[in-house]
Amino acid sequence: MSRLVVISNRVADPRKTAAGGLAVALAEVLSNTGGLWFGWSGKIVPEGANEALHTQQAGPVKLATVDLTQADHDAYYLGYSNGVLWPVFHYRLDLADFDAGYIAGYRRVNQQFARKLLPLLRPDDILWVHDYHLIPLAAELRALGCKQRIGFFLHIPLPPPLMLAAIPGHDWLVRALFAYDLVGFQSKADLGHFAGYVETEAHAQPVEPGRWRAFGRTVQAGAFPIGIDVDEFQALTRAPEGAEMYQRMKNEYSRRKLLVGVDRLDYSKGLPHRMRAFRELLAKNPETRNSATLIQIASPSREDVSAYNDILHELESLCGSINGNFGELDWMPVRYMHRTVARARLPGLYRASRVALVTPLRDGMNLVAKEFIAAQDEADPGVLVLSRFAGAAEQMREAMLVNPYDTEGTAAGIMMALQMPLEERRNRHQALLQTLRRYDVHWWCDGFLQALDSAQAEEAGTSWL
Ligand code: ADQ
Repeated sequence: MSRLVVISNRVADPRKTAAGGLAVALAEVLSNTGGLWFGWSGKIVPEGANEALHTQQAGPVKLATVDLTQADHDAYYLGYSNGVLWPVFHYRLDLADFDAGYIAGYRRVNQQFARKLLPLLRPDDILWVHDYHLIPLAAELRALGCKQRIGFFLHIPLPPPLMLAAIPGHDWLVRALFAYDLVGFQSKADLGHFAGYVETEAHAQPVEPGRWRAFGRTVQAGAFPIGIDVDEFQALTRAPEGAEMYQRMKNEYSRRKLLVGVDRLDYSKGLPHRMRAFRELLAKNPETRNSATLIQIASPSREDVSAYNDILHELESLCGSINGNFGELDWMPVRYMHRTVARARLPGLYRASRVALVTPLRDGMNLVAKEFIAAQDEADPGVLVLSRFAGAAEQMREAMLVNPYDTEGTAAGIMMALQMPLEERRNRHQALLQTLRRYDVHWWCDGFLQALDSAQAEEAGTSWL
């Protein structure tokens, strides 16, 4: 079996990640093949001190990390990755900061990654690159002579062709994707946007279904919706911390229905829209007052990018005004927490909740939606209110699908979820759980790697950059 090499912006020590979907799944595959995991150490070092390669053996997995300088971090991570690609790929052109210096830093860090990774590679390695931080990595590796099979998976959405075309240098970015043997997206919609872009902007020819030819090279692309480890998450629900959290929530909210939202505090997650829908629910349905409580956990994220501060203030002000307007001496409609909750406690919280609000304006997949379903009591399950703009909506058709931009419609969806009879809740949950089990994280990993293994080898002699 070929050795697997995973490359991602951040590297997780599989021994320390007690639980955590993607890291666990990748660690498992890496362990099977005795693999290598390469990425940024998370450390920022002074200029000139960033040449070191840190290696560490973590069980059967070798971890190799590199440091970044402040200038590289600012341009590559904060600038191009999170100030350009993240907003545009989430359809927020208005939030993109097209500073010309960012792309140079992005390219520089990808070049450094390629230069430092290359000597660690063996001839029959299979490389799997993750996410938008590292789109040009294969092109940089190829330019240095790397011939190994390389796959790329985009965890976030790919926007429609004309939106992608708004990024200065978009053609360079898409051309870089053609250095991979396989490009994976979360949804059929994202794959459709890729096909639309390469056929209209790059005049690529579809050679056969799922394969396109452009820039003197063919690339295979497909939809590989990421899943969760259902058994692992359910075990976490039954484990002491999960069970204790469940009991505490059940006791505390014995007279009230609990709604839950768990997100990183990110403008793509639609948190203000969600709060406005919840306010509308309370305003239009007086019976929900004093009987429904929304727990919203929003973990701090990318606080040194300015758009994230704006969303924090907007959310705080909305939560405050809802509590101020509707709260009673013995009841607050919203319990908002700006912090991360330990992963072991989440399943208990999900299980104690009647409704989950997963209403992003745009999301590659959204694993919270899947975790909520996995954690439910099959005899008395809660209802998932899910944005039709989350990648998860393509698979999770039995959720209560809503349009988060439609405040009244979303409020009506939440009301239906709160009032849904037991039999319908069970039927919907059963169907959702079945899909979750079938397309779990192992299906995703195996499916991608099998497709990469059989992706047709490419002709030599292409110029990459
Ligand atoms: P994220 O945008 O981070 O991931 P999501 O998939 O919802 O979004 O969450 C990832 C993980 O973080 C989940 O396991 C969740 O439980 C955990 N998490 C989120 N908020 C938390 C909080 N407040 N406290 C504790 N834990 C929290 C990106 C893409 C997604 C895609 C994933 C995986 O944006 O669309 O589903 O990658 O591909």
